[in-house]
Amino acid sequence: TGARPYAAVDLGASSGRVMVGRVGPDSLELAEVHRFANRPVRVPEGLRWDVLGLYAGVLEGLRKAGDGLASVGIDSWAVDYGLLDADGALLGNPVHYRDRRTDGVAQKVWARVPAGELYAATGLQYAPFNTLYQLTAARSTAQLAQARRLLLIPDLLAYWLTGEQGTELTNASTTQLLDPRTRDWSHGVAQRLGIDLSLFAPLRQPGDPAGELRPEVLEETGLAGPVPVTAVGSHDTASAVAAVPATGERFAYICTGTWSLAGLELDAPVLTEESRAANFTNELGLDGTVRYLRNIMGLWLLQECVRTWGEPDLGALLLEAAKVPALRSVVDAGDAAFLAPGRMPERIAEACRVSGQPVPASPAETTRCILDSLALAHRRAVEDAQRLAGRSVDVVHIVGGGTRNALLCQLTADACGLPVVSGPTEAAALGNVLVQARAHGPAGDLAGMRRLLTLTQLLTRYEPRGGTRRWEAAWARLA
Ligand code: LFR
Repeated sequence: TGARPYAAVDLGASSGRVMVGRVGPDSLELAEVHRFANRPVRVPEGLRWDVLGLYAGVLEGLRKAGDGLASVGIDSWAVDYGLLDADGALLGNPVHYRDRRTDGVAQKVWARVPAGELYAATGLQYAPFNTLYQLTAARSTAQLAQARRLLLIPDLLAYWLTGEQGTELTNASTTQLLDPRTRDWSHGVAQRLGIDLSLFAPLRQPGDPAGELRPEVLEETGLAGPVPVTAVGSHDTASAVAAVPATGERFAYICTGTWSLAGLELDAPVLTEESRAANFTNELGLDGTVRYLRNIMGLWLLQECVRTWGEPDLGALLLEAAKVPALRSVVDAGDAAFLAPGRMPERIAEACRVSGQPVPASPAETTRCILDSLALAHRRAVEDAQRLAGRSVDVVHIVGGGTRNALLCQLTADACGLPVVSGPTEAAALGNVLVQARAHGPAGDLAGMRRLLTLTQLLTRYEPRGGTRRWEAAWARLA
């Protein structure tokens, strides 16, 4: 098309990638230029991100992306952050959201701000790793005492690239320190919990300029300047939801990968007590939207098992799993008990035993149990979201890494009793690119972006098979 390319940096829990996207009036192309592992490291003080390794991967990716970039955007997982001292230097390695430091911290927080009040003020589902709980866990550490600035992961990398600091809104909404109605900080909550909001750099919106690559970065990457950096929906889930190829309003989405994030796009948060009890979150999306969704453990359950089994061939394992009878045993894939790494096959077997179901006896059976359980959790989330938000849907869109897993897509269609449209796989990177393209050219509103996706992306449709009664019955076993 001749249009100038955009670089999208998309960091996931197990790998990072730099993609180059080109956007034309009727075209959207994406190519991966660099992929690198993201390996959390366990040190005596706990589980940490190797953020310098990630930054090195970003630089290498930008070098491979080459000259002529119209802009660079960064998205990653949510909630985690780096702390800077008064000189602007990083204080230690960012703590991984699966680190155990937040065990039991929520109870301390709720003693000061009851859980009901916290939900009414922030709209966030309880997850032990929300930034608010992490900061409470860190309260009396030497590191926090030294800190003068807190930058969420994508903002930290943007700071290293540009020298400029900001707090991007969609990711800020996962800290549990933001009010989803005003889309601004919740000063009341922060004050009552003794959290210093001046640690955060000023909020910026997706599409806002975020500086230019520093001269040293240009030199290191061999790029010719100037290269602007643009704030995108820096929470990967915000970028992925922006890239759901929906054609109307009656859709649910499931962003799949390490996590499954399943829910609806709304124009106002749902802050009812019922919604809190159902553990739904109100994260902020593009253009005033709310991502009303539930966090489900996702393919993490399978990834951890596969790691324990010594990385057998996944394709073969899924073929075997497809032959195992359906819904023999299921676990609650929304249960935070599965959050920490390690011994996953045993933990799943234990959950089956405790609920009086057959214990999976082979990797194929465990895999089937996980996929059935995920499809069931998808069903519960899609059903609950519609009921709680008073909206109904005709289709479920699956985007992200799970689109490669045809069995999971089909089981999700079966469980929901709705057609599933799967794709694109690289939704987060596409959403990242589209927000940049819109900031730098006429890529249009959210509906326009989605139209472009439906025109250009390869999508697969799965029709539901059988009734949904047996899925309800399976859920009843867990209640
Ligand atoms: C998905 C994700 C989820 C968030 C989890 C932890 O990659 O961003 O939305 O809840 O990671 O940050």
